[in-house]
Amino acid sequence: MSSRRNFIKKSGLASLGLLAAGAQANNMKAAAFKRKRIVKPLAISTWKNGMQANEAGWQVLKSGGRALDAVEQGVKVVEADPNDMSVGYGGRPDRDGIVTLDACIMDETGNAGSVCALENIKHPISVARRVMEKTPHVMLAGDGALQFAKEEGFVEENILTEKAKKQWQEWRKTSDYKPVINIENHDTIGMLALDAKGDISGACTTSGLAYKMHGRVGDSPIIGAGMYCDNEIGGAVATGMGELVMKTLGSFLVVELMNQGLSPQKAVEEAIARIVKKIPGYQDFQIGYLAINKAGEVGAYSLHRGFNYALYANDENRLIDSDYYLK
Ligand code: SD4
Repeated sequence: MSSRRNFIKKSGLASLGLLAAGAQANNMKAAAFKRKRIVKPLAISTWKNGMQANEAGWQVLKSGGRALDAVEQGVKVVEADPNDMSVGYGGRPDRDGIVTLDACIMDETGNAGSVCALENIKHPISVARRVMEKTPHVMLAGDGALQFAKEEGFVEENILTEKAKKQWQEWRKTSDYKPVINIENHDTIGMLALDAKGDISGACTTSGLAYKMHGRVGDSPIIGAGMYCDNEIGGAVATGMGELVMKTLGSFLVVELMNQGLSPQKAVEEAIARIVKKIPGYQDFQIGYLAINKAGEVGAYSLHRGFNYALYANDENRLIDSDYYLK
């Protein structure tokens, strides 16, 4: 046999060996999952407003409903709440006084839909779901997203509340353009659910940074940045300064780290470590990640103190403070 053929044969055998090792690792992972007591159904959402999102999602989950419906119904409650000034109706506008919304959703089959820079629609998450279910695309932006929403029967309405308008008018007196996200400046809702069947879905919806440049799109509507799910592994969502999450494709990173065998907690810690390592000036921003896996284990971690999340599991909804990096 020529040495070349020998080499091919040997490397073929070597890669077969690697494949077998990979398959064995996967089998071990599956067996480990089976040994664990799987906590399901389960819902987890970012920030304090996640409590009300979880309540709505739980209504779907407790009757055996689909995780996808749970996350859509859950985040819709926050989109409709004028007191949440980072999401949907009542969200803070951009620096020109226009409210622009970003949202994405992903189901247990890996299907995904999203909208960005959408104006005048109260429930961007439901438009994102229609993009996923009714178009061959993943993402629609701006005017095109609005046109599609109207074709789908969504009603255009003013979503800039008097309170948000007044605050913006105050801000305009100085127009200090500092896209710094502080602890109070947050409430974007990211939500993950594991249903009774064991399926995982996720949703994320926001009005983005207050007084952002018109046309600025953050991480929240970007599949893999603001949210990502893989039904064989788990799901992740992000909140905080979107630019840092986009530069590290945070949610995909968390899910992929779980795929490599990390627990949800270790995976979110590693994703924050990646930001610390790669992004100068990270100290000026807050980032928070949540993750779940198929066994119903959860992870939560942020850069700064102050990130909290709502976890609905074992028939109880709890608001929990996340652990954080900058101690
Ligand atoms: C964004 N990640 O547009 C969003 C903002 C956010 O809590 O999460 N705020 O960058």
